[in-house]
Amino acid sequence: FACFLPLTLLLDSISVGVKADNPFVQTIYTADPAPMVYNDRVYVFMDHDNTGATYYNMTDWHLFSSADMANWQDHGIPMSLANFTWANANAWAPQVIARNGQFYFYAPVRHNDGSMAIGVGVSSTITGPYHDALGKPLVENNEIDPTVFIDDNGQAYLYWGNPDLWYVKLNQDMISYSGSPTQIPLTTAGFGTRTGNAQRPTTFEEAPWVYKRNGIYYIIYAADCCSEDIRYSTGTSATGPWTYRGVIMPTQGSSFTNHEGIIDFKNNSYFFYHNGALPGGGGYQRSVCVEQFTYNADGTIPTIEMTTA
Ligand code: FUB
Repeated sequence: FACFLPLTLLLDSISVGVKADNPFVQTIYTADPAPMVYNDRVYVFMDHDNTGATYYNMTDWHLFSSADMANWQDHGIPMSLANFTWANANAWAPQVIARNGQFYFYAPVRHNDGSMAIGVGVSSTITGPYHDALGKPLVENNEIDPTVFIDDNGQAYLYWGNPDLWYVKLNQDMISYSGSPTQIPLTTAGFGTRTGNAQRPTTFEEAPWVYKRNGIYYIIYAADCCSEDIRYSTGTSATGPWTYRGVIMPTQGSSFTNHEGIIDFKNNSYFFYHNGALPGGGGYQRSVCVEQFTYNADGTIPTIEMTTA
């Protein structure tokens, strides 16, 4: 993943699934990658940044998949802003999870009332098309950046947040929840002391990504805005308590945001993120990338350098 090929070399080949290197999507600007492993393939859902945009006014999500992390198949648009009829802008960071023989697509969009809200789409196939499961938001009150996780006991959780960090316990149907949203305490022991923009008490900014590996719960997030880096904390349960572990990916490149996703696939570990490395790229024309990495023996995550050119 050391370099990227010229855009023109790939325009003719992407539809038949030829690509390697970073950014691994070079035909459009993309951001906020959300990988998932299904049937021996990696599927990566992502936002679609518009050429020339000066804000995150995206209108659809895209999907690419690979069986070997080198050749990527373009699955087009599995879900659009237009499918959420109660929303009118800002198709932002999604995540998809499988359950009940269905696939559930969580994403923040701008509600017609002007605030951000999290909707949920559903499809019987991973590639979609997804349709709005509820006809209304699942989570409201200006919330963004959902991440979804199912624990070993079958309890599903939806987390989200900027500036605060929240979770709810999802019901088995994955489109409703029990109880009220719970705020995760942003302590410096849990999320580190901010050194950049100091208007917030901890390094947590946005883009949570929660998973469990070898008995350790991980929450990875964009931190210490602006520009963002990627940091993480570990916990002893899906709801904490959380212990701050430090920086994974330092601030680099021309995008002042970053947004991560982590998977294990065919005995390797992969860290997905975005930068502004395509020609014409920057804060609103971002590109998804991936780096292979190896966990330390104690489960901690090493520093991972971005591919910036
Ligand atoms: O892509 C729009 C927003 O930028 C996301 O919701 C944040 O995580 C940041 O990447």
